[in-house]
Amino acid sequence: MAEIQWNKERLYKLVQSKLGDSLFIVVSNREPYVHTMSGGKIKCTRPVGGLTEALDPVMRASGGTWVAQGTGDADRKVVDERNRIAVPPEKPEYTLRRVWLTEDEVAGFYLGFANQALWPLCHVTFTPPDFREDWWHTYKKVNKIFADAIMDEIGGRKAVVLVQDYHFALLSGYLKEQNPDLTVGQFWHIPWPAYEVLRTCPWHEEILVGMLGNDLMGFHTRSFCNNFIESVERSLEARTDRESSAIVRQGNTTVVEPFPISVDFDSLSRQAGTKAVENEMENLTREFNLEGKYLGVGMDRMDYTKGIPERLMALDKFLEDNPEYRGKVVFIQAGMPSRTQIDTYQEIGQRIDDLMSGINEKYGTDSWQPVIPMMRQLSRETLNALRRLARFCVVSSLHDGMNLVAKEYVAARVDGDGILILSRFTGAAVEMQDALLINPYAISEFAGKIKEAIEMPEAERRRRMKNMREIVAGNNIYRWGGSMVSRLISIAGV
Ligand code: GDG
Repeated sequence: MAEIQWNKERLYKLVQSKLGDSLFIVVSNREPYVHTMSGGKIKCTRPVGGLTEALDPVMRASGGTWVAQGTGDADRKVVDERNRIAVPPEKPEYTLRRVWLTEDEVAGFYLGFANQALWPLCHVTFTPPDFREDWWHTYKKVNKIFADAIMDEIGGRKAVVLVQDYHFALLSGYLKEQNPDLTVGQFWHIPWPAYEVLRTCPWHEEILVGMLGNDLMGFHTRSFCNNFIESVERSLEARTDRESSAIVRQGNTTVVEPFPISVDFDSLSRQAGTKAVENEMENLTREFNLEGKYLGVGMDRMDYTKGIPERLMALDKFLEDNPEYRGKVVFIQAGMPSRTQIDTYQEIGQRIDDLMSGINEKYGTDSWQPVIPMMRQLSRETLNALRRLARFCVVSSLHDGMNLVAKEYVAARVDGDGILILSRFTGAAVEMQDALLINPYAISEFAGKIKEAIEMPEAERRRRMKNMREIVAGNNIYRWGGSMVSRLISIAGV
């Protein structure tokens, strides 16, 4: 259990009391507020997600600036001449600075190098990375565009910068070249591969040098930190100290530490316990004829790293081996298609569709379909109702930095019941040892765990869920934000 209980207020107070006169800057590819045209009017929406939720109190307390790509069709209409807008619109507390990218830049930087080279490189899923040289050049160019926008925003002041994710491997290096006195940290949301894998990238040394521009480099787990330190040891002239988890190169120190991300446990638990969710549970039970059935759910962003075909193969094997459960188990696969402009994503979508219809054709009857696809944008109520109805939730990633779906399931189980089937290859598995842990590639064993989840006695289910809920409640999203920001502020010495 965590020693200090972190929440929104505590995080807010920490930043207010410790930041001093330094400007706080967050950088991410995705923006925290999007302006779009809707029925001739400008509408402002806040994309749902843990990241904005965690960094919002930091931004509000610091009154700083969030630098991100402007993507909404009305984004340009609302900014000032320096591409800035005060947010939240109803009660402005910090600045959003938008960076504009051309279609070609998005194609090379985001769809290209970030998502077709770095994403497969960092996830061991045997999907080969595509190291196209023109994408790499555009990736560097866009990292420079962001660096210039940030330097313009800082304008000679003292500043603490927190960079998000694999879109910006070179950014911190560019910032430090322009001003070595800045304090810069970065959080890498996906795994860091072993050196043997990393070295297949023709530009891995340049990437490592860029990341060593950071004073603090954060990953989800100690094992990703160790991979990173080893990559540096084997690629660059640098002194590393495993004991203090630090790398010194050309006189500059980078501290490399794990900060496991999480969810807003209290808020999710509250939402999952509302009347609206209970009504939705009744609706879904009626609509899909779930009364008296064992429901399993999967709810992921459609990505080849999430092991969705493997879970369907395990379900198929389970129904084949256990005919007594035919007609009694229903599996709902929910989640949004993503990155659909990329071929590999279209292919995985097709493969998942084929597997689902195959299972339904093989076992389905007039009154029962084993798999129900719900691959579209679902409301918060529907997602929570599915979590609460499910006897078991399957997270079968082939490799995953953390995996928030697993933690969301646990946070939503206010009733204290339910079983999480969780891949050992997720960062979440480090903390959630009371899940039924699986190797998603081992289909028979995986099928056996589905049976175990269905047959597990209630007392055992509750014991495991109670332990997992305590862990996620303590290690919540504010602990992630709070630990990282306080570490960064202490490095800055403000
Ligand atoms: C990266 C890393 C790391 C999914 N379908 C729908 C929907 N979702 C929401 C989930 C969850 C989020 O999307 C997905 O988060 P994950 O953590 O599972 O995965 P990635 O998107 O791959 O994120 C990952 C994360 O960064 C944070 O550091 O954990 O390892 O890969 O919140 O609930 N949300 C809605 N409709 C859907 O259909 N509204």
